[in-house]
Formats: sequence, C-alpha cells, structure tokens
Amino acid sequence: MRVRGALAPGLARNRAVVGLAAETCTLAGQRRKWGRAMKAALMAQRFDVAGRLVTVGQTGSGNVNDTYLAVFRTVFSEERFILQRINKNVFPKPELIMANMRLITEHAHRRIEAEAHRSDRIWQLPRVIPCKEGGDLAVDGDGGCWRAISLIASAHSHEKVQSIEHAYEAGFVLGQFQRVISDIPSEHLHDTLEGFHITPHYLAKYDLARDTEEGRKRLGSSWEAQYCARFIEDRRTWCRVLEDAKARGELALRPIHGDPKVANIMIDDATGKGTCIVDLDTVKPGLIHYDFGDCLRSCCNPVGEETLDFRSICFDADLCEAIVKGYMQNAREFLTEADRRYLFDAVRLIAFELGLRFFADYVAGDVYFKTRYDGQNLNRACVQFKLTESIEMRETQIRKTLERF
Ligand code: GN1
Ligand code: MG
Repeated sequence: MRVRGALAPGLARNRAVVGLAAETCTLAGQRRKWGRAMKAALMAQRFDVAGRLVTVGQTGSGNVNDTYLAVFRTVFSEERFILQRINKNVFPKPELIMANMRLITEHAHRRIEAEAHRSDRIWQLPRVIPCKEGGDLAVDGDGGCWRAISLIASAHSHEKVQSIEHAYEAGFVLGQFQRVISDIPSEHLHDTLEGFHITPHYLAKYDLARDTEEGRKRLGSSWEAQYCARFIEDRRTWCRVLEDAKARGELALRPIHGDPKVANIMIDDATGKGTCIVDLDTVKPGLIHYDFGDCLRSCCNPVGEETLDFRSICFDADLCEAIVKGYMQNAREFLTEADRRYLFDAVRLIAFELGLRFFADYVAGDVYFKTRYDGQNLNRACVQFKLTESIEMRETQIRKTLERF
C-alpha cells in the first residue's frame, strides 16, 4: 500500500491507497489519521458498488460529517462515490436521515425525469447507494454510521460565490429543488434535527452555555466575545419573528433543504449552469424562509464564512439581486403573499442565527461544529454578525429587490 506520510505497520495488507493530508506531523496524529483512513477504506467496501477499491481520501469542507471520495475499478470501468461518516453527536438518529433522503431523492428523480423534455438543462440529484448486506447504513465496530451516495461527476461547487452568473445559478438551483419537492407532504418527512433553524431554541442553548463557569470565562475573554454578546442582546426580542409568524399560522411547514449554502450548489463543468444541490442531511419539514435566508447569507458574502478580515465583510446587493432573480424563476409558482412578506426577515435572521449558533458553540466549548483552531467558532460568529449588520444597513435596497421579482 502506498501512502503520503509514514507507514503504519500492520495495516499494509489492505490494497487501497489511502490519501493523507500534510497536517499529520506527530506520530500519534499520524496513527489516528491512518486509523480513520483505514476504517473509511473498509467501510467503502461494504456498499453495493462494482469493482475493487482503488483509493479513499478525505474531501469536502463540511462542519459536521466526515466526507471521503472513494474510487472503485472493474476491468473496464471506474466508479467514484461519496462516503460519509454521519456525526451522531449532531444527528442522533441517522436512520431517519436516510429515510428522508430516500423519499426525497426518489421523488425528485421521478419529477426531474418527467419534466426533462421541457427543461433547459440536465438536472441531477445524488442517489443513495445501498449496503451489500441491505439497508442504507453500514455500522462500524465503534457504532459509527456510514452511508454512500453517488458522485455528481463533471461538476464542482465553490466555497465562495465567483460571479453574478454563479449567484443567479445558486438561486435558480434552490428554487428548482424546493419546487420539485414541494408536493411531498411535509408530514411524510421525519424531523431529523429537532430545533434546527428555530432561532429561539439556539438562544435558549446560548443562555444555558453562558451560565456556566467556562461560559462566563469565554464571554469575558476578548472584545470579540463581548461584541457578540452585545449583538445578541440587541436582537433578542426580534429573533422570534419567523417562529411567531409560524405560530400565528401565517407561514406553513414545507419540505426544505436546510443547508443551501454556496458550497452545496453544484455547477456543471461543461455548461457553467447549476446542476443540483447536494448535502441532503437536513432535508426535513421547515419554513422555505430558512433556505432562502441561508442561500443569501452564504452567497452574498464574497469573502466567505472563514475570513479573518472582518472589515471586508459586506452583503453584496448585486449578488442578492442575481440570486433573487434566479430563485423567483422557480419559486414564483409556490410562494404565497405571506411568504413574500417575511423574505427580508429571513435574510437578516438566518445570518444572525448562524452567528448565534457559532457563538453559542464557542461559549459551550466547541462541542458541535468541527474546528481546526482555538477561537474558530468565535471568528465565524463575528463574520456572521458583521454580515447581519451589513444586511440591516441595506434593508431598504434589499426590500426593493425582493418586491421587483
Ligand atoms: C453546517 O456540515 P455543513 O458544513 O454541511 C451546519 C449548517 C451551517 C453550516 C455553516 C447540520 O453544515 O447548518 O449553515 O455548517 N449543518 C448542521 O457552514 O448544523
Ligand atoms: Mg450540511
């Protein structure tokens, strides 16, 4: 077996070539990485894919699950697919995620096929690859849950929006996805992540986290933490806006994607057009506003979620216009008057909410989002709050754009 890095004795019998990143600088770290990669190689072989394993290596930039690209070959073909270890800390019932994923993908595949003759492109959506032994989840010796999904080939996603055209495509793809799943009754989907995008729920978690010794220490530790704490206090009452509208019956639950950030929008290498949205873990009943707000907070921030240059953060109104234009091509069909009334709040709220989620996690000691360095969740929170400020400053302009389409 060939590896990039030192050889782990005793593991050399597996024929897979396991890719390791350069960060494996200590022997213990190297062994841990090796262990994970070897486990991924073993788990990849539990799924119903033709051929023999060639490589498995980490891919993607997700903040929650571990994602690998597996390559299998037969004597005449090659199949590449996405292998993921589901983070059970975040998703305690992986079998419900897989049930939702099956329902959604099979429904969407049927609709995409039926509409193919009048479509301007070939729409795609990954399929769930079953295990050889049956079912959609393979469980490893430590109780870890793994799943496999087909790779959308000849297409790429980006961490940041690249152009106005890219922004338009992101909006178009989200609208198309919401449209093709809009006829699934939302009660047919499981609630896989309770409290997801319920802003008051995150506020309550934050309140609990800051009421501990560690929480108080972290809150007082820097001007950034104090800025975040103040930012939240100033928006405490307002942040119920969507949940209150839902409780009054103005807004209804529908099937949503849950995480339509720019990194989850696949762009066709051949045409430059959007071809699908990936990362279907969070597909569940929700408000379409969560998706709309999330897409805009992600796509209208050209410097991205991980920047450390807070002064450069600005909500780009031109990108916003392009996304709304693309989104409305499809969403016009299913949006109600009441839905439209809350679109601006959704943009402001989901940026704020993500900042609150990152900050609450920082205060709680980084227990939810994966981090690569100390203080990363605090920095991420500052980015989202700066973005929220920028959205608030541009309220009139954004509202005008929303009215125009
Ligand atoms: C998480 O794991 P990933 O990167 O797909 C998070 C989203 C956030 C996103 C921010 C289940 O998504 O809600 O918007 O990070 N997913 C979950 O990058 O919490
Ligand atoms: Mg996700």
